[in-house]
Amino acid sequence: MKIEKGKLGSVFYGGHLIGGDEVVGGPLFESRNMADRDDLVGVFPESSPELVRRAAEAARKAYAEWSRTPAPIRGQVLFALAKILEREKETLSRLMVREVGKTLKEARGDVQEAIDTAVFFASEGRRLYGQTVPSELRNKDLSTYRRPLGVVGMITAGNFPIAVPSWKLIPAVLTGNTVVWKPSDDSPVLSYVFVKLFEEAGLPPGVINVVFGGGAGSTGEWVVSGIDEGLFDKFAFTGSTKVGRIIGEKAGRALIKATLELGGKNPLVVMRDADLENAVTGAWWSAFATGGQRCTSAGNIIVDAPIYDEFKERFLAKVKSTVIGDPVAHEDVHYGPFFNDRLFQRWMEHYDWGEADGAKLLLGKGRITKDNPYPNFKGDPDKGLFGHPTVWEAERGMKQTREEIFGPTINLIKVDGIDEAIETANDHPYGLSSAIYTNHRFWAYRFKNEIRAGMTNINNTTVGAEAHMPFGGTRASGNGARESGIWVIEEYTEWQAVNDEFSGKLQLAQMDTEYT
Ligand code: UN1
Repeated sequence: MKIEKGKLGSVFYGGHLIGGDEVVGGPLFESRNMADRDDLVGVFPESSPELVRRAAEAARKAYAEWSRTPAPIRGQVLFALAKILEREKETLSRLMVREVGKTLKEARGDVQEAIDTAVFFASEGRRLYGQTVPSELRNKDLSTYRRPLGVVGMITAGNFPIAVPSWKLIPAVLTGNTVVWKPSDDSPVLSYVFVKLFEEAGLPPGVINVVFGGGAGSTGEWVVSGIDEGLFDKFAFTGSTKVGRIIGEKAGRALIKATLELGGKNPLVVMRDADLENAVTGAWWSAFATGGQRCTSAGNIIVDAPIYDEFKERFLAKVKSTVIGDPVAHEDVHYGPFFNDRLFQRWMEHYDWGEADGAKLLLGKGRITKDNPYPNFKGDPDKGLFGHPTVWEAERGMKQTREEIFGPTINLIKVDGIDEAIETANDHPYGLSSAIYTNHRFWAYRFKNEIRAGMTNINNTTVGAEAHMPFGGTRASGNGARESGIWVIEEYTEWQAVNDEFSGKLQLAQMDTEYT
C-alpha cells in the first residue's frame, strides 16, 4: 500500500486484520487528535473473545508455511520493509503527531528506530546461527538449531506507536513466528498502516494479525485470557507493572516465554564536579521530552549537596523555557498533550501525593488551560490535555519518588556524596534506565556497577536508547527479557539439540559400552 498523501487528513476507518481479511462490525471506538479533541483521526471496531480466537487460528495456520520459509527470505521482507518505511517516514511521522501528540522531531525518531530495527534484523536472516558441538563419541556429530516458538501474542503501549511494536514484530517474524497483535487504542491508525506496510513488503497474510480495542474489559483482556486458552506460545508486552504481573503469572502457568517491558522510576544523578550546563540540559530533556511519557523518562534528579542550589536555579530557568503546545500546528514545541485521558488522570493524582507527604512544589500547577495559563504555550490549551511542567523538591521515601508518574513531573532530591547518591538512586521498586553526570571516573564506575538498572548512562540522558542495544530492566521493570539487538533472538526462538549418529552401531553417551 502506498500511503496516499492527504488521505490521512480525513477520518480513517479500519477493521481487524485477520488472515488477510479485514473484519469490521461490533462496537466502535474513536482515535482523536489529543491536541485538538474536535479532530477525529480514526474509527475502529473493538474485538471480542471470538475474534481473538479467530486471529490466533489464522496465525497458527500461517505458521505452517512461514516457519518453513528460509530465514534469508524472511529477512528479505524486512529489507523491503525498511525501504518502504524510509519512503513513508514523513507521512507516518506526521500521522503520529496528529494521532498521538508527539512532536514532529520525536515522531521522526520513532519511525527511524523501526527502520534501524528492520535493517538490523534483515541481515540476521542470513546469520541465524546454530552451533556444531563435539561429541564424546566417535562417528557422531552434535549440532544445535534455533527453532521458532509458534504464535506470539503481543500488546503494546501508544507512546512509541511504531518503534516499540517494531522491536517485537520484526524479530518475531524474522525468526519464523506468527503474531496476534493488540496495539494501543491510542494509535489504531498508525498500527493499521504499519501492518499494511509489512504486507506491501511481502509478508504473507496471516503472519501478523491485528485485533483492535482497549485494555481491561476489552480486547486486551481477551488477548491476555488467550494465554490460559493455549492460544499462544510466547507473549510480549509493553505497559504497566500491574498488567505485566498478570501476564507473567499466566505465561508461567502456560509454560511459555514472556517479554515484559514495564514501568520505571529512572534516577539521574548530578555530582559536584559535573559539567553543570550539560547536566541541566540532560536532566531537563530526560524529564520533559515526550512530556515525561516514556518508560525511560527521568523520575528523580538526585543532586550532590555542594552544587544543589546552583543546579536548582539553573534547572528551573531551563524548565521555564520549555515550549508546550499543539504539535500539529507548531513544529517547534518541546512537548504536546497527554497521549490519553488515563495518563492525565493518573498524573493529576500525584499532586495529592506530594501534598500528603509534604513535598515542596517549586514549579507547575496541573492542567494548562486559558484560566491556568502557561506563558510559553502555542495553540489553544482548552482543546486538549496539556500539563504544566512540574518540579518538586522531595525527599527519599516519599511516594512520588518511588512510584512512576508518567507525565511532565520531576523530583529534585538533595544528597551528600556518591554513597548517598547511589542509595537514593536505588530507593524505588523499579530498575529500567539510569544516568549519572560526573567527570570523576571512580564515581562514574561505582554508579555503573552499583545501580540496579538494565540501562545506565554516563554524562547522558536516561532516554534515547539506541536500537541495537539490549533494552529492558530489572526488578519491577521487567522479567529479565531484553528487547532490541542480537539478544532478542533468544526471546523468540528455542534451541533444538540434534544428535547425528553415523557409526552404524548403538553407542551410548556416558556409558563406556558398545552394543553391536
Ligand atoms: C518506551 O518509552 O517505551 O530509549 C521506549 C528511549 C526510546 C524508547 C523508549 N528509544 O527513550
